[in-house]
Amino acid sequence: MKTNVLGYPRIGSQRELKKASEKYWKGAVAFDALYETGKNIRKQNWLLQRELGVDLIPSNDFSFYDQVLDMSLTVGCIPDRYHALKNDKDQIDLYFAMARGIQRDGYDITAMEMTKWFDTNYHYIVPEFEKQQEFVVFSSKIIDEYQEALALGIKTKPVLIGPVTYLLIGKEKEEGFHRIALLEKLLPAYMELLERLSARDVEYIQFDEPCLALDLTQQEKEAVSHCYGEIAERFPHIKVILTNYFDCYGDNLTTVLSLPVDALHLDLVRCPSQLDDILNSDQLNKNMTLSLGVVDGRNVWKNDFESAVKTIEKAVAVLGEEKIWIASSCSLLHCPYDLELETDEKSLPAEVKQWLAFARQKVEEITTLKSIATGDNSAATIQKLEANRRANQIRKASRHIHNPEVKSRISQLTAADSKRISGFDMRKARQKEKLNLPQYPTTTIGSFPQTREVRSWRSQLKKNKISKAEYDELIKKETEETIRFQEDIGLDVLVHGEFERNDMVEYFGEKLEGFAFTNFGWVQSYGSRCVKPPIIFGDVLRKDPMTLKWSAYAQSLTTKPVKGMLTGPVTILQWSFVRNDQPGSLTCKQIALAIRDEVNDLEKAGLDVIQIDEPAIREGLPLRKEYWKEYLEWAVESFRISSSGVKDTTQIHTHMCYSEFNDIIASIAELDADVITIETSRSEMELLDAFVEFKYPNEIGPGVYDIHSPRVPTEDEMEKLLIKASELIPVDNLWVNPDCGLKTRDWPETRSALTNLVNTAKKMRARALSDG
Ligand code: THG
Ligand code: ZN
Repeated sequence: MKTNVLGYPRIGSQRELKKASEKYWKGAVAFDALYETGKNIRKQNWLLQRELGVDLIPSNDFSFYDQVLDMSLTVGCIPDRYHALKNDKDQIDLYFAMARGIQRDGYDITAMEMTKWFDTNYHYIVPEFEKQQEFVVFSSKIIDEYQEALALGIKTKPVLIGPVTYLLIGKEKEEGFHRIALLEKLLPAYMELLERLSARDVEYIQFDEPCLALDLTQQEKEAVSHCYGEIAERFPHIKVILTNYFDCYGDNLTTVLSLPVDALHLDLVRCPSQLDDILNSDQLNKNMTLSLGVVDGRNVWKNDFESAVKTIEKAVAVLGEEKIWIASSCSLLHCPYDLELETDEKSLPAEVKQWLAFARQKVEEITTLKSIATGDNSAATIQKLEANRRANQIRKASRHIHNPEVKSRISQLTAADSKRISGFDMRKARQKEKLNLPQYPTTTIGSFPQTREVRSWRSQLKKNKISKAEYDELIKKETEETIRFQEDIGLDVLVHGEFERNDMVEYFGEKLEGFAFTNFGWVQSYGSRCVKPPIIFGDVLRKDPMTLKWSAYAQSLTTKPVKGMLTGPVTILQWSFVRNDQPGSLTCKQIALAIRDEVNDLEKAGLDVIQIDEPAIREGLPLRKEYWKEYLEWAVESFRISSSGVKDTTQIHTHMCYSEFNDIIASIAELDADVITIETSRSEMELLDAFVEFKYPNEIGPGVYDIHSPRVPTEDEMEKLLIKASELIPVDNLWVNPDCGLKTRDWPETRSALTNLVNTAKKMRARALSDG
């Protein structure tokens, strides 16, 4: 029996990588310094896993930005617009240009698109393919990292994104072909890599093919068979581990069981039932090893050893101990580093802490499970088993999880609670009268730059270095300046800037009952950006208003409408670590009621425009279509519960990003938000097509510039996008806004970009006058 870790977090337990990358980008340090930081993180991760007794330790799970982008560099899939940067010695400026765009040294190149990695809150850089795409091994990262670990005396298991998944998660940059047709061209590059790894005596290679959790076409299934058939034939000595995670193999199982691979990994957290299917299948090849992903890589709850051991024993009974591995369900990338860093009882009460395990603890769980399952009767192991049983029993019986008041309110919900008073047309007329906005109204998505200063106030408050009154004074001043700035440049619907918030989910988590939070529980979201998801452990209740004070203050400063800013229930659910002892749909409705109360309070305080962000609604979709309907029903209902308690004159906005909307556009329309703002700029308004085809009835603000890059958009480029949008959407329904919140930007670029944006809207108004 072996222990197998699919991947380890890579930002460093103190977010060292984030800090070093940001310094490098600012030009404050040379690449050497960043490189050293990366090297140290890899070393610490490897040594730790070895010390804890992991048999299959991953390499190439590290990345300076994103593992999919790494793969693009590895196989030389570099869009033409970056070619001038290809001679860069370390390849690092090329790499970061692809990730973030570049606007210096005479370059002005946009970034590649970014999108969500399956149903996670992690974003990857989307590969771009041309019809005549060529692939060559361009970066030797995989080999370098394997060698680096070898020098430390550790023979790792290199991790690659499998060729089929790599193609399927990318996009065609031109018409007339399907990317899967590129497999024949891509495979030689993989073969070349395997050749080089094989020359270095690599034993195991992990091929991540999470596309096997999706509904695949026959052609795609054949691509999988073809690909792993070829690899086995060319490299009979390399042991291939095929991994899938986030859902069942489902009807891809027939394909998968007939593959000539050495080990098959199963995510038994998301799909426990597939183990029986496999063990009972006459297709099961008894020489194949099964890697049992019993330790949840996506959530923070302690494993239930008793139940996991039963699962393991069942598999051992069929295949024997040698053919069974114990593993994390997926890469631990999606978990925080180490629970032991959490010592603040106010954030994370001891009672809750004893129910949790972060990445390091999960690795220990994996090795402990192996000890238990292989009959280790040592006192230490028995004690661990006992402690695990006790913690899980306490959790089940805890009084702090259940709140009768919340349960009774949920049981009293009726259809009327998720319906606005009038239909959209009536509301539109009433809102027009009340708000009196110009054509092409301008707004922003909510947050303004979270400068180092603003962050430092929060951290000083936390460390008691400044008083709450001093903190409030600072936030007040920043808010007022931001309101004045927006007035000065002529924005129409203002926002307060969210300076009081750390994160749009964490902030609400801190104010709601039933949530705990961490101080060091960082998880990578994209590049150097991290989030600290709160932990929902019990019934959710809003005791007091959460955002009212700052929104009302901002509104008191101006006669222009200020938008109240809230995060929607689906997004709060999706971006938190959620309880696993009741359905997510129920937890979501509890959150929805809390948001509804807040919306109603904002309205009472005179905010006529309220935004309820749901950027995560798309990523929450189950990976397989058969489960979509059920999810969409409760997701839409939850949003509507939160937004339907207001008058017709109150304008409800929502915001979504990083999403393809085509397949869920009907549900987006059912949300019945008066205005939706969406990310469209990186894809040049392509994402609007869904709204156009559907004849989306309500108002819409397609983002006219990409806020994820420091590039300042020109008026010309935004005007082009708006002209395009105006041809597609009734002009009376169009808003002008950036494609997401501005918290990651600095003030100088924000000022220039928004000034350009308002000027562009003015040009559009003038153009409409002269045309009409
Ligand atoms: N919050 C959460 N998840 C998200 C977003 C979010 N997922 C999608 C999208 N937004 C990802 N974008 C970001 C943007 C900025 C940051 C994180 C995710 C960010 N993080 C700070 C950092 O890493 O420096 C940390 C914030 C802090 O200091 O509290 O800026 O908005 N949950
Ligand atoms: Zn957004």
